[in-house]
Amino acid sequence: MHDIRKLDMQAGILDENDHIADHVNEHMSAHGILVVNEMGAPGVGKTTTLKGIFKHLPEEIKPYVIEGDIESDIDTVDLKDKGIDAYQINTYGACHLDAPMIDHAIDHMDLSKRGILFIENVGNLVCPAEFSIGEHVMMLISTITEGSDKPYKYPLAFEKADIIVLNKVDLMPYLDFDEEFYMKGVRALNKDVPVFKVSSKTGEGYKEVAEWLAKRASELEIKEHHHEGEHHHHHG
Ligand SMILES: Nc1nc2c(ncn2[C@@H]2O[C@H](COP(=O)(O)OP(=O)(O)OP(=O)(O)O)[C@@H](O)[C@H]2O)c(=O)[nH]1
Ligand SMILES: [Mg+2]
Repeated sequence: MHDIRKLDMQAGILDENDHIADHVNEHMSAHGILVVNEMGAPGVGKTTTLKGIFKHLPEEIKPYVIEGDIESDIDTVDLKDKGIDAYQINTYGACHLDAPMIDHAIDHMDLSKRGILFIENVGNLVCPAEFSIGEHVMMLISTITEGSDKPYKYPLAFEKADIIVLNKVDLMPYLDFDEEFYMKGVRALNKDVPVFKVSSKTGEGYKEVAEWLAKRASELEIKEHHHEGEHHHHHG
């Protein structure tokens, strides 16, 4: 009895989250802004990867950032210093962002230009994969320093990813990362997901990731024009 009640409540919370996530997604689509949910364990290079991508985004695509952290605004200050429009969310304990937090945050952002909203989720390879936050694209940052067995141990994140960025490949000579074993694990969960190798030390790979995202953002534009006149979203 106790277990059934607990399950019902959890299903209810997820329903409510998904409902708000749909609202966020429609609202951002109407603004011509692609929403990217960036997830990955602490220190895999989520913020570094964003900075690498920003160097290669076409001018007509404005980058917006929401930073999710348990505490601190270190990443947000870093990005703002570099001229990026960034907004900080602190969860004070929660291991992931949820849709109501994003719904609240976008009320505080000037979203007047088309672009891409990158939401750096709380550093965690488990919880963020379970909660939709209104994203069009789930971008998983994975790194060779984590070891090649991660797809086998943390399958949900790899299964849900629309794009995987394999980071820190400059460290390949110093580690025993088994790329074949890693890719076999990824493919068993996610047959077609693109995997891009990047490095902040050599700068390789970011251009290709930026191009892939820019293409998705431009497809959003086409979709919006197609449905022109159907958007009457009132936010807030
Ligand atoms: N060698 C190497 N180091 C990297 C690379 N990318 C990131 N790092 C380093 O990894 C550390 C963590 O990078 P961050 O970008 O802060 O990682 P994060 O995932 O945003 O971390 P949290 O926000 O704390 O979860 C930093 O010291 C980076 O300099 C890379 O491609 N190669
Ligand atoms: Mg970070």
